[in-house]
Amino acid sequence: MLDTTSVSPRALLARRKPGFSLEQAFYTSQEIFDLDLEAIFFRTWIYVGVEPDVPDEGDVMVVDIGRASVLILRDDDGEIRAFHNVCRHRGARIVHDEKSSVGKLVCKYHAWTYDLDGKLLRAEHMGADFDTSCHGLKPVHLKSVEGLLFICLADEAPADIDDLAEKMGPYLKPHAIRDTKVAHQVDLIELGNWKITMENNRECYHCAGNHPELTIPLFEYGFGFSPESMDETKAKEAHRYECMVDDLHGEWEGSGFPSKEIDHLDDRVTGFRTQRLPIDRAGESQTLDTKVASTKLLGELTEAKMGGLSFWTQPNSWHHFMSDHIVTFSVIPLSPDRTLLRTKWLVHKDAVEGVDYDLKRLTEVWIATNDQDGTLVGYQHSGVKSPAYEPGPYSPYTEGLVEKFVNWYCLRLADHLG
Ligand code: 3BY
Ligand code: FES
Ligand code: FE
Repeated sequence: MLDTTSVSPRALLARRKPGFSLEQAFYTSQEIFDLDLEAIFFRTWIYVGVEPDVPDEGDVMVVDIGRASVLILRDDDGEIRAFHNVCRHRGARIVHDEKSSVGKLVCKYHAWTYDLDGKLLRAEHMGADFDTSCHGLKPVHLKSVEGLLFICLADEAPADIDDLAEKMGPYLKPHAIRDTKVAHQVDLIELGNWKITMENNRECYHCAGNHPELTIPLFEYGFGFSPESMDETKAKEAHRYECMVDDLHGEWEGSGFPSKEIDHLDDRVTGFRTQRLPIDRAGESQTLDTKVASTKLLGELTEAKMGGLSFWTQPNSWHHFMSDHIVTFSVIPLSPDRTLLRTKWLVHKDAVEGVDYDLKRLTEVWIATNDQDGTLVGYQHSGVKSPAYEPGPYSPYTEGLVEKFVNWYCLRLADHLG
């Protein structure tokens, strides 16, 4: 067994064995958890929510990442802004609820009052010489990619988010995220390290055995497979699936819906991947009967069978865009062994619950899938804590994207440590 308790993060990184899960300390140590926040969550672009989280002027959302708390709000001109949720008087947290609507931002402590553009408007008893203009809220970098909100807590944010936005724009645009509403949100606390949550998301090796609901809309040949698991019949089916994907990509792209894979998961700071894949059976949406959950299709879409456009980002998100709804996931580390998975279901902003969509039908596949994944994350974390744990091999056929996530993570950490 490798000793990981007394070894420095730098030495642990240097001896990482490619193709294997990480050593124990990466998942369990408080020191590495703190380093993950510094090196990754306070430096790279973090996906936190969508423009429809703050649909109207004065709407505010609070997102906590480690010891940082961030306000995301829509100002009086309709612009979305992000600020540190820290009063410039003596530092009190200003907004406490996850979602609220305000006229101004008023600190409860001594009533310092800020405009929605962050300017300090009022601070009583500070004297005639007090300069309010030096005490505005501290801004946080914010980037909206077609309505998906990313923040960066670093002084200087990685510039390659612009390349992500440029490449992803045409894929996302038809799904008109800005014209949706959040129909439902579930915050699930998984009992595992955030990297275990992310590793779980980056493979479907576990899907056939664990996700009876999700495997209804997904084609099994999309999960990855090894050549030796194929007999002649299966090989033919797999080939047919590949041809179908190629044909559909041609068809979709021909109609103005970019669909082909882009993979930048491990070769840049703002790593991402996307691809549109067909949906099995009725072919419309990630629901139990694979038909649309909402009859009001998104944006200008008129065709229900648009497959599912998936979008994955490093370090903390994934998203599925269908013709009728969007499911979007944000991962926030809470402690070495606790992780928040925040899932939102978006439908057309004019869709009416009970008329155009039924909430249970809309959410049941991913509520079940998340619960199953949460359980698996807990299983892995509890085994990884054991003295018997040692890094295990990733399947080259089904866990290639897990390896990419871990490589990206190791690169970011090594870069931070210099
Ligand atoms: O949702 C995802 O991105 C991955 C792939 C399929 C299962 N899994 C949760
Ligand atoms: Fe906010 Fe005093 S700490 S007004
Ligand atoms: Fe899963």
